[in-house]
Amino acid sequence: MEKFALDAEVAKGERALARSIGRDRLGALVPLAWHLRQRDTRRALALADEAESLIDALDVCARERAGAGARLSLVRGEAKWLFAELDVAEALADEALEAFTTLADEIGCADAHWLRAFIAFDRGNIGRGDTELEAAAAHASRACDVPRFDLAQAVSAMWESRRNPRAADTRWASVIEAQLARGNLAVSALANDFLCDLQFATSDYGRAIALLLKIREAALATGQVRLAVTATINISCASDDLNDHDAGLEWSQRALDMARGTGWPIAVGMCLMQMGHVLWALGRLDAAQAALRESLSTLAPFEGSRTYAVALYYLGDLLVDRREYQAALDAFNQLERRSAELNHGDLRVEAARSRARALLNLGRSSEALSAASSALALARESSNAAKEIEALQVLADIHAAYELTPPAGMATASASLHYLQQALEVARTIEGYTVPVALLDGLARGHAEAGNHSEAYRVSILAATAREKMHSEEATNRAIAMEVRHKNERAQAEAEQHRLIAVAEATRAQALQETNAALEGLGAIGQEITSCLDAAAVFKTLERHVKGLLDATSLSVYLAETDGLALTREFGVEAGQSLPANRIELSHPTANSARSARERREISVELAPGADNPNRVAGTLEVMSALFAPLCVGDRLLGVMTVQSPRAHAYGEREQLIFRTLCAYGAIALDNASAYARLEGTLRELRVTQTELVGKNAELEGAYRTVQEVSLTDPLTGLRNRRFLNQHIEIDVGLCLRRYERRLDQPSSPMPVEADLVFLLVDLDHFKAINDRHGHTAGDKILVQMRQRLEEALRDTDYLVRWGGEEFLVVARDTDRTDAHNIAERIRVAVSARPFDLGDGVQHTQTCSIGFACFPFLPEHPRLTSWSQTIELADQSLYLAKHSGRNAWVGLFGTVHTRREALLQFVTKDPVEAARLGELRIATSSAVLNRATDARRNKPQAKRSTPVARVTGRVPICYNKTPGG
Ligand code: GH3
Ligand code: MG
Ligand code: MG
Repeated sequence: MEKFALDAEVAKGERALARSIGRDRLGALVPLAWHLRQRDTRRALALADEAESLIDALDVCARERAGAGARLSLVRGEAKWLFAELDVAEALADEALEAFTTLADEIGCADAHWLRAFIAFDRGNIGRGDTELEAAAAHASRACDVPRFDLAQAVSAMWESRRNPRAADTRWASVIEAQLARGNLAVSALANDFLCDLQFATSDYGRAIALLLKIREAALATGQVRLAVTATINISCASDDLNDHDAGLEWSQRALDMARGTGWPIAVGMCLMQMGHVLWALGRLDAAQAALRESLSTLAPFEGSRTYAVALYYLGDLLVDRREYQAALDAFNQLERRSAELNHGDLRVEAARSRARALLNLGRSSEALSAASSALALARESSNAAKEIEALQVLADIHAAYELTPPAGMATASASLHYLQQALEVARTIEGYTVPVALLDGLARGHAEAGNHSEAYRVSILAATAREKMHSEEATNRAIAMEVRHKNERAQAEAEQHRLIAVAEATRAQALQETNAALEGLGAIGQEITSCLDAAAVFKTLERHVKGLLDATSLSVYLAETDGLALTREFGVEAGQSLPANRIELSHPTANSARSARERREISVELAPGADNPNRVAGTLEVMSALFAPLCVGDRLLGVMTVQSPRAHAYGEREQLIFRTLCAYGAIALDNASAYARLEGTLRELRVTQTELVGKNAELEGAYRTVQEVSLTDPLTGLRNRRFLNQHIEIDVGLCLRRYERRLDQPSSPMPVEADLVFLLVDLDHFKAINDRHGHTAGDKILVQMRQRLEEALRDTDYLVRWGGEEFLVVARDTDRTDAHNIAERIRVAVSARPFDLGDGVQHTQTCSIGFACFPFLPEHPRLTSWSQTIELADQSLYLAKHSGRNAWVGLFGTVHTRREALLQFVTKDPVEAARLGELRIATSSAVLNRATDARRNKPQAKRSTPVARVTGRVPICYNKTPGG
């Protein structure tokens, strides 16, 4: 934290405070309270109170709490010092110092010591003040804080220069020069104060004033208000010393105004003192005395201070002038005590000499003599020749007035002459010193009284010359004063100009900063606006942000019509109310919105109060400021946006920038929204088309399934057809083969169960005769009813196929071959057990013959026969069933003797013979066939080596294998 911040930084702190809350606010409050401690002490205290309550309310860590607390103690301590409550001030400074020491906060310690130093100075405890300043410098040095170090040293230098200007100059001149070279404004104020003291010591008031003006400016700019007040007082003093009492009065008035603004008693007291002194010089004794008395009572809490001592001196001098010698002596007595405590050499000499003069006038000669002697001794002690001369003059006056013991070693005619002679000798040692006329007059008088007329004459000539010189010096001083005044006025004018420029710059900088902050915010706003997906959301978002950023009572967004010939208000609000629809031709001669759209540029409108506004829509508020901007994306015009305010000059550069940015975002967002709306439309259409397509697809699929179904179904009976079988049977065959082949890998394992496919061919017996007798339709009716008979006998999972004409193929799946004959018998019974209905009440008993074979035909060789060959074997069986007398079933099975190579050529050609040879087993419901096979079995067996030659011809039965084909 800086010791003294520039005004601009304080303004920044004020802005930071204005926009912060919570922990951030605490972070802003503490430094601001610190930097306002002299600028506006009361506000600094209020901020300190707020900071304190925030520390209590927030969960602040102990270290932070201690640091902030100590800093606030310093703020309060300095305020107490300024308000002259020195004990409380000191207690607070001590408290802060302790806390900063615990925290090892060097800067804090330096500041606490600094405050303790100033309290000590005001108490008149110079030694203590010096020690505290040294401590402050040491802490600043450890913290590597150059400005704080320089400040402490500059103050040390200044106090030393008051005690002993020459010694101070020797010790500090180069230090101060280096400080000034570093260019820190706060430091330069104090460094120049040191230089200024030296100018006062050498009576170079012109140069002193020039320095004081600088000090005053620098002190004001860095918040060292108390220093600014003293500099102003000192300008008054220097003007006074230049005999420009009017300027002196003017500056003292200025200082007093400033001091009264602060409310600090010591500042007010100093100003009153200076004012009293100037008034006295102007001969207004009553007013002067009143001012000095008021000054002393205001300064009562600081009676140990140099200021109080000086006020006493002025008052005493004034009282001597008024011949109120006793009162004057009282003042000088006090002055003597105070100056002894202060140990200010110059004041001590003045006190002694003034007391001597008062005592002289009161007729207390011996006391007067001793006071004058001590004045002389003190002047000699501090090598102050001018004061020495003054002391000698008083001694001369005392001796002239009373008959007293002459001084030791007196060589002159009188004691008075003795002292005046000494004074003249001292005067000769001062280079460029004008011997006071009073001294020369006194000498001339002394010589004359002693009868030394020629010497008296010579000295009176010198006195006349000195008088002339004095007058010319006065004239010179007046000239200097005039020049200073002139310079001063010019400097003030310049300073005022600089101040105005600085204010303008600060305002500009602040505006720029605010604009930057606004622009940063605009980035986020842009993202928000452009993420809106529909125009209504864009309008709402724009409205919200326009409200937040601009003084806009009304906001309207016009969109260009598709043909681009007119604008329509799509959104409008005024003072929270929706504005009605409005349509403006793009060619409209006066409408600003139309012009902004046509010319694709921003328009800023400022109307004079009461001016006629041709564009004002009836029922809307009177507008003083308005902005219009086109909403463009690339060179495409989307519309126009406008904000309007009933306030004059509502839209400056910053507002235009914000509006322009909002328009740019708005245009993009509206374009996005319309693209999104189009996309949504297209998507909607697509979705409808898609639903329709899905429907059509379902229809097609249904149709396809129907076609499929139809193509796989026999139209008359609704049973499956050959195509169906061809499509499905391979899968069943594959599954069956896998089951058998799995077993082949482990020959010891048992045969799979319910793993066979039984192919059964069912043929209606003597069906031709039905047709012939009852007609084809009756035949059809039997065929149709056959479906139900078959379904009764079979499982749902079995395939029922109309194989051709009056012939059906049944495939019993996942069946065990041992069960095949049962299936056949169930079919046979299902057909023959009850009559078929031929219509017209005609009933007909119908039988059927069934031949079957199982797949795989030889389980040991599952791939030996194909499924179609198995059907051939079933066909062979059917042939045997017919041949055996019909209404019967026959099944052919392989045996362990079935020769694979002979299977189809021989076994199937004469199954009965093959059965006889043991190469085939015939299962049948037919007693006839059973007998026939038995008969064959009794015949002598053929040699197995020549089986083919023994095949008998097939029994000639007309056997329609492929009906319709
Ligand atoms: P078998 O006992 O030897 O089988 O004598 P069958 O008369 O049934 O045999 P055949 O092969 O001599 O005659 C079959 C008859 O079936 C001939 C044909 O008129 C008849 N038929 C074939 N398809 C249909 C059909 O779709 N509807 C009708 N009503 N009759 C058919
Ligand atoms: Mg038949
Ligand atoms: Mg047939």
